[in-house]
This record gives sequence, C-alpha cells and structure tokens, in this order.
Amino acid sequence: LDLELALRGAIDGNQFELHYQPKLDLNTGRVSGVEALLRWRRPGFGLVYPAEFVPVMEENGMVVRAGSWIIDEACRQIAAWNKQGVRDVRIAVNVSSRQFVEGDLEGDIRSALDKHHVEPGLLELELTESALMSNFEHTVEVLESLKALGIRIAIDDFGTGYSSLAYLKRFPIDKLKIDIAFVRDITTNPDDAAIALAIISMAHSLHMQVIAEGVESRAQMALLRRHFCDEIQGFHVSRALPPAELGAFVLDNR
Ligand code: G
Ligand code: G
Ligand code: MN
Ligand code: NA
Repeated sequence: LDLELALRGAIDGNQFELHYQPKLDLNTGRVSGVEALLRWRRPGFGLVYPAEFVPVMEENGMVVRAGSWIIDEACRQIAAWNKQGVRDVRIAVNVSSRQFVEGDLEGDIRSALDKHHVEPGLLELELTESALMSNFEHTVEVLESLKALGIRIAIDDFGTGYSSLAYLKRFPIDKLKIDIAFVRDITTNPDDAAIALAIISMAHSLHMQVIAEGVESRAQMALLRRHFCDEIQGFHVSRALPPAELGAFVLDNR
C-alpha cells in the first residue's frame, strides 16, 4: 500500500525513466533498435524494476497514464538521439493489456510523433497475446489504425500466451518475439530448439520478422543465426542501458 501511494506520485514527480536494451540485427551484425524498459527511481529506494510495480499499475489502472508518458518519452528520446547523430534506431515500447483496451493508443502515438517530429517507422509496439485476444473486433480496428500511422507491431513473449494461431493471419503484425522460455535451453534441449525453429519458419512464411529474447551466449546466437532468425536481444548483446550510455553503444556497434 505504501508502494501504491508512492507510485501514484511517480509520473508527476518525474521519477520514471526509460532504459534501453539493444537489439542486434543478425544479418548486418549491427544494432537495429532498442527496447524501452521502464524504471522507477523511487526516493529512498533506488532504482525499482517493473516486476515490482507494473502489475500494481495494471491493477489500479495507472498503466494507462504511465503508458502515455512512456510513448511520449520514447519519442522524445528518438528525436534527441537523432540530433546527436544516432540515427535510425527504432524504439520498441511495451504496451500493457489494460493500456491497449482502455487507453487511446492511436491518439497518444499521433501526438507524440507530432510533438517530437519523429518518423512513425522508428516506433514499434510490443503487445502481448493476452492484450490482443481480449476483444477480436476491437483489436483488428486498433491494429489497423496503428498500421495506418506507419508504426510497427510486434507480439511479445510469443508462444507463452493463451491464444489461437488463427489471429496471426487476421492481425497486421510485423514481428514475433520468441519468448525467453524457448531460448534459454535452445542449445541443449531439442524440444525448445524445435519450437524456436518452428516459430522462425512460420513467421517467415507469413512475411513477418522474428526476434529472439534472452540470448545470453555466443552459441545461442550462432544457432539462431544459422536458422535465419532476424534479430536477437539479451545479455550476450547488452543489458538495458541508461540513455546516456546507449548512444555510445550504438555508435560503437554500427
Ligand atoms: O526491465 P525488465 O527487464 O525487468 O522488464 C520486465 C518486464 O516488465 C518486461 O518484460 C515488460 O513486460 C515489463 N515492462 C518493462 N517496461 C515496461 C513498460 O514500459 N510498460 C509496460 N507495460 N511493461 C513494461
Ligand atoms: O518485455 P519483456 O518482458 O520481454 O522484457 C524483457 C525482460 O527480459 C526484462 O526483464 C529483461 O531484464 C530481461 N532480459 C533481457 N535480456 C535477458 C537475458 O539475456 N537473460 C535473462 N535471463 N533476462 C533477460
Ligand atoms: Mn517486451
Ligand atoms: Na518479452
């Protein structure tokens, strides 16, 4: 309860920040983009990670307003990097279920792109299967309107949600993100490898790209590259970095 009270002041108190985990393009060997990950600099507690407070915000509805702030901040950051010569780095933003259903995603994105003069193609959304499956008609409508803006859409934690594959051909999705659960033991567990390779092959057949998350070793990266995975993300590439460190990392890896 103390946490919830403190959390309520976090947006207006400027206590939220975004850190950025690089994504590596396996074809070019370069950083292709980053995932924005929310952190809460809670007075007296240091840096707090999303596992401790995103579920609370999902519960009390704060994720909707926080989500708007996150989209605006990510666009502000793209524009700032552009000015510093760090160009064409796509930022992926996580969208919670409740934000997807109750928020005005299209409006939030429109105003952030406009305000910061950001090319829509540089913004990607990571949506979970559970967000997408809550209401089929609403989902089709929202996704179509987001696609019309020119932004990109990825499905996060792919393969772990409660969903039907049938939606893949009905929704305008650009990318599948293979969940860490299938990546962790990919070099030693033939079942995990089979699932990951099936996801890659299915995605490509449906003209979608694939990224694997949680890649921690060279061997995992090599296996994924051999099987034509497009991108990887994970500690083998880098942990999430504060914005001040990200610019240098990108410039060193282009
Ligand atoms: O930052 P960390 O690596 O601990 O992220 C843990 C999880 O928290 C992520 O997988 C994601 O689902 C969630 N998360 C991180 N940042 C955000 C955010 O900006 N919005 C939402 N809704 N969830 C986030
Ligand atoms: O949005 P999502 O829930 O996928 O957020 C990514 C989460 O995965 C974050 O909590 C981040 O800290 C974590 N993560 C990122 N890279 C790695 C990795 O290589 N290994 C492990 N174990 N976790 C990772
Ligand atoms: Mn994500
Ligand atoms: Na994920």
